[in-house]
Amino acid sequence: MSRQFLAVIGGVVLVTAVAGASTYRGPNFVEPGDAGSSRDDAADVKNPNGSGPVTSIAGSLEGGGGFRSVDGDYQDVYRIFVSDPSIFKISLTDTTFGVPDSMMFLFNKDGNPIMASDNTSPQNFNPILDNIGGSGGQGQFFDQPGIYYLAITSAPSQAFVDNVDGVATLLFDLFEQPFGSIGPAQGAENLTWTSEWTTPNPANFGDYDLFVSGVDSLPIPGPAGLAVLAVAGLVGTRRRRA
Ligand SMILES: [Ca+2]
Ligand SMILES: [Ca+2]
Ligand SMILES: [Ca+2]
Repeated sequence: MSRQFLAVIGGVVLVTAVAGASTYRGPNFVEPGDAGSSRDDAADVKNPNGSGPVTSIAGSLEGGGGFRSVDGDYQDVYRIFVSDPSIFKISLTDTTFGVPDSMMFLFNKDGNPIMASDNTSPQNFNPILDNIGGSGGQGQFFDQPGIYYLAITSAPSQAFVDNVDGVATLLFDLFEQPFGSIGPAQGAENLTWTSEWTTPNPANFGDYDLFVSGVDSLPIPGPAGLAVLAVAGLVGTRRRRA
């Protein structure tokens, strides 16, 4: 056996060990600065390797107003890639400084409402998005893999749209259905959300740690990511090389 061959074997063992270690810890996405409140300034979600599953998202709703955002930090919107809708589920793990009462919302890439939640149960004010358990192995609320927008908010800050008459329409009926995961309000299925939120309770701020299933790293950068690349001149470079 040559030295070169042994070196190759050593390299393979090392790579395998590193891959095993990262699987053990679990890929984790941490909110970069402050995720925005709209589809346009959502944070792109990837694991630290840049590809593969995303199993947790950690961040915080800091409340207040001030340095980061004059309107405060009461909503965080993430752009995610749902790779397997049949196992899509997002729940909060309890943290010491957790948001006392939060809500979660999911929109497709066009902003149409897909699912939302206020509370897991009358005893648990953490929201839960659970698409598992539809008939025939399908998702309960959606079946198409692809890009979605996930929002976590300070309750009772809810997604709405202003219709042509200037009347606000809530996209989900969380007042009538405050527990578990729910689909869009009747007649709201085709409305398009961009950035509108109802008023939060300023007392609902803190950290959150989302346990995530059915989500992979984004395959392509979103509008926010593209803007950063454009500033760095990387988009043009890539196009020239392609
Ligand atoms: Ca935030
Ligand atoms: Ca925010
Ligand atoms: Ca809640």
